[in-house]
Amino acid sequence: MDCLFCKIIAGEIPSNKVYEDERVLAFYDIDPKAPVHFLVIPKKHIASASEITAQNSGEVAYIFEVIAKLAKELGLESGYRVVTNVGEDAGQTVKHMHFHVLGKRLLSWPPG
Ligand code: IU
Repeated sequence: MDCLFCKIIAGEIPSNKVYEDERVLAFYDIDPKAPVHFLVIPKKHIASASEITAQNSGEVAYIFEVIAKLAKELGLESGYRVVTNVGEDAGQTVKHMHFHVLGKRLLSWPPG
């Protein structure tokens, strides 16, 4: 499959890993938008959050469990943001669902 994040999961493209288990991979974003900025992706290929169904929604629930754990480990107790861009208008560039986790700076609202 011609998917950059599937290649990162397979180890064909390097990444700076934060966490990995049999279901998810978390790695630091190569172009960070905050002092802490990592991505959490399911190992199962899901193109975007618009592809979530009753069959695969467990991956999302599990990703949020992992995010809560990693946020504590990385000292993000004063707050952080979880973002998933869906489709062109939102600026999704990689068509493998990913959750950005941003922290260690004040984050404005609404996002651009
Ligand atoms: P987006 O929501 O699809 O725009 O986010 C894709 C992110 O993946 C973006 O922030 C990139 O910097 C990041 N990224 C990465 O961390 N490592 C890579 O090898 C590639 C993209 I390609």
